[in-house]
Parts: sequence; structure tokens; C-alpha cells
Amino acid sequence: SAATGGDLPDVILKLLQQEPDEAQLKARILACLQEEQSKARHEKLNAFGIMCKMADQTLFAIVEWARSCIFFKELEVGDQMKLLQNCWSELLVFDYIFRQVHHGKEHSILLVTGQEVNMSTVTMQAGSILNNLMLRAHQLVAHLHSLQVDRQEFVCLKFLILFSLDVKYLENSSVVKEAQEKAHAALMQYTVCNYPHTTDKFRQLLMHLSDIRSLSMQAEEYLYHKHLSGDVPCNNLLIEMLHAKRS
Ligand code: DR9
Repeated sequence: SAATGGDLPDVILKLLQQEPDEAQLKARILACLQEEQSKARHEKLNAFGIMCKMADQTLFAIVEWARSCIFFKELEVGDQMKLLQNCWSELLVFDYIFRQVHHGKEHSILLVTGQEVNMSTVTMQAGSILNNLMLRAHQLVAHLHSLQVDRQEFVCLKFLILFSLDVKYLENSSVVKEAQEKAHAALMQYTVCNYPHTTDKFRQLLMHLSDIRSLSMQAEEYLYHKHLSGDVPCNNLLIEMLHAKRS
């Protein structure tokens, strides 16, 4: 069937229905950070630690999303873990990027908590590695903004990141392959029907997935470096995922 108006491909429809509620997520993360702030002075986190906590909570929400995701639910826990270990940082970066595309402001970034941070603050406070990361991220935001990526495409891309064919030694790789093919077909159909004048939107969107990949690898390097300097708070899911990948 054509993917016009209310007639969306089935996969996209299901993925849209499963999207977590932004307002609820925001409230949950804000509450978690406020609780952190009310701790005794000696165990209080600094600004960087709070940002880590925020990313950590976002990652929890991403894992929760994956676990409720079509096709993913069909997999054994072992396979689920392999997929998540492969793509957790990409999903975080992608979440960040799409929030900025939606935010649509060049001179500030929007955090998951709803707070805005001025770009000049980042430029002043961040070191060269982080500044470089932010610059690359914002070039990607600009590209996706000019491509007019919408919510339907966003959920499809997120799903494609989760079901990467790069993951080896799965018990059930046919589910992954099927998920990948279904999402590809849905995204192609959707972009051709809804953006007939954007030449090759489908291919352009997929190309940006490799930018997300390389950005996330660079972000992992940065995070690992911060971890070794003792800057990342303990009991952090981000660090656990970093170690799982390296071991
Ligand atoms: C591993 C994959 C993680 C991807 C996470 C993507 C989500 C990132 C979410 C938010 C990023 C926003 C950053 C806001 C910056 C706040 C202001 C600021 O610049 O503070 C500086 C402070 C310290 O900077 P520094 O490490 O460069 O040290 C400077 C040095 O001491 C002096 O020269 O930086 C922060 O507070 C950054 C917090 C990031 C915490 C989240 C961890 C995620 C890991 C990597 C993020 C890379 C961002 C990639 C963007 C796509």
C-alpha cells in the first residue's frame, strides 16, 4: 500500500506507537538528577558528573525502548545483549542529534531535561576533543535539518541502528536480517512516497548512519579517557557498556 497520509508502512506505525513519551522521560530524568543534587556535600557530583548521570539515564530509557521493540522481543537475552553492546553509543548520539534537529537552533543545544546550553558555553568550557565532537555532531545536525528528517524516518533509522548486520555470532541472525530488510523497505517506501522531490532521500539518510557510527566511536574514546582520569561517577551504565565492548 502507498505510504501517504495515514497509510504508513506497518513497521513505521508500530515503531511510532512504541516511542517513549518525551515529557514522561524528561520528568523522570529531572527527578533523578534532583535527587542526586540533594545528597550530602561530599558525595555531590560536579557539572560533568551530572551530565554523565543524564546520559546514563537516557541510556536506561534506550535499553527499555529496545526491550519493547518489535523483532527484538523475539530474540534470546544473549543476542539482545550483543546487539545493544554493539550500538548503545550510536543510539545515544542519534538521540542527541535528533533532539537538536527538532530543537532547530544553531546557537544552543537542548538537553533531554529541557535545559538549553549556549554553544558559547560549550566552546569556552569544553576541551579540544569535546569541542571537536560537538562540531562534528552539529555539522550532522545541519545536514539532517536541511534534509528535513521527520519522526517517521527517525524511528526507522533508530531501528536500523539497533539491528546492525555487523554483529557476529548471533544465535538467531535471521531475525536481525528480517528486521533490517523490513525497515529498509519501509523507509524506502516512505521517503519515495512522502518526499518525491528530494532526490534519493533514502540513500542520503542511510549514508548519515555511518557518520553516526564514527561519531559514536570518537565519543567512546573521549568517555574512556575521562573514565581513566577518574572524572566519571561510579556505578555508571555508560562505563559498564564501554568495558563490555572491550572485553
Ligand atoms: C559514548 C557515547 C555517548 C554519546 C552521548 C551523546 C549525548 C551527549 C549529551 C550531551 C552532551 C552535551 C554536552 C554539554 C556540554 C556542557 C558544557 C561543557 O562543555 O562542559 C565542559 C565539560 C568538560 O569538558 P571536557 O571534558 O572537554 O574537559 C575540559 C577540560 O577539563 C579543560 O580543557 O564537559 C561536559 O560536561 C560534557 C559532558 C558529557 C557527558 C556525557 C558523556 C557522554 C560522552 C561523550 C559525549 C560526547 C558528545 C557527543 C555529541 C554527539
